[in-house]
Amino acid sequence: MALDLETREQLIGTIRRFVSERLRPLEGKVAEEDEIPDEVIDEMRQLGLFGLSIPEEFGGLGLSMEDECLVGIEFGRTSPAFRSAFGTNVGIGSQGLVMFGNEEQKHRWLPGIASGDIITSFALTEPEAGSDSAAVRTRARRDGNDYVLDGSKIYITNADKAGLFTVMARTNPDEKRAAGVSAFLVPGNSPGLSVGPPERKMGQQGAHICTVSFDGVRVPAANRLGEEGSGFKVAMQVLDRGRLHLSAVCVGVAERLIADCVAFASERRQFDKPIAEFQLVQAMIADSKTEALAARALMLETARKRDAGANVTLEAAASKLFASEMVGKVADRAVQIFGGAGYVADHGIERFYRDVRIFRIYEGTSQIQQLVIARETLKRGG
Ligand code: COS
Repeated sequence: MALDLETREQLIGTIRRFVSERLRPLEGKVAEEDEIPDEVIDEMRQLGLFGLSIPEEFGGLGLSMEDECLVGIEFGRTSPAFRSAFGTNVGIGSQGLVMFGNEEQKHRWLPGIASGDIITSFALTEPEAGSDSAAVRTRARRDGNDYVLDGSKIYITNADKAGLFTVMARTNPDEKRAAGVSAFLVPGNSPGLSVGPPERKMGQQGAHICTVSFDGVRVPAANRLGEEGSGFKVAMQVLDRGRLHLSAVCVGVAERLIADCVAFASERRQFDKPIAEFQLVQAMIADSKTEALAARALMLETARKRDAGANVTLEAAASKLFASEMVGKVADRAVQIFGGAGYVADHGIERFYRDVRIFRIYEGTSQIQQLVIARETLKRGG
């Protein structure tokens, strides 16, 4: 249910203060150390951030998609790694369970996910199943009341901290595509499950991605999410939702960068005046502002449609495509406006430039979004 306006303003105000007073001063340190301090994670727990999207009956805030997106925008105003700390609990790591879990599974796991005591991960991607998610090879073989999982997953966000994984694995080896895939809830401490070290990557230091290996991991059949063979659809619906959340973060980052550009351009003087007075600089600010406004409008409109019960596969893909491409352009212009200062590390602009690159890749590349948009448009007849 959507929050009333007053409660929404209070929530957003609290988060805005937390982001600007607590997180922004830590951006450089977190990037350098590739770790978010434990006390900050605890403060996020106290603020209820891990349970934003978890229904209230399980201890979460039960936000509507629109309200969750408004929170996502606020978290875009700082290094996106901070959002990632609770992002899997709010999105891809929990939503399979929220949308498709049975009552017993929900009661068992959701309260710990909402409080942030259990960190969740979404284990779909494999070396041979990135954009082609239906090609999952990780095997789940039925053995009595259990399934036995063998295989490996790559680039799994928050895997090194995860207490619970949603794992997509092939239950039917004769069915090579989507219909042979099932979803499982797999505890992080299951014997045979191992997590590799965090990858060294281009940006978003402080947010970890790791390889996860399954070597004869026994999972009770009661941990299967939904019917056998429904795992791909679980994953796709989780991603439809995740794509909207990410769009909101892209909008927030763009808004942060535009504000930084305005502040810098108003101070930085060349030819005896602030560079903000030059029309070619203004053109860059105008383009960034226009595109950020358009992305915000598309994302919020789609979130409201989803809250009203509409299928937003097409719109969520369009929103992710537009917002992630938009923030790439905004970050590029920010480097240009800052000039040399944008290229050196001190101002953090080059860090955002690197951080935003992944938005065009994870939870579906821009090319996959185009494919989804085209398919859905053709299906709808326009
Ligand atoms: N919601 C519900 N069902 C969906 C769906 C969605 N968004 N998308 C597909 N399905 C269903 C289809 O309707 C189809 O069902 P039926 O067999 O009953 O008709 C089934 O799932 C298979 O779909 P499809 O044939 O379209 O699968 P494809 O292999 O062609 O793949 C794409 C579709 C490419 C769109 C999909 O693999 C994808 O989104 N890939 C990117 C995944 C991704 O984002 N990876 C990032 C890693 S996760 S961080």
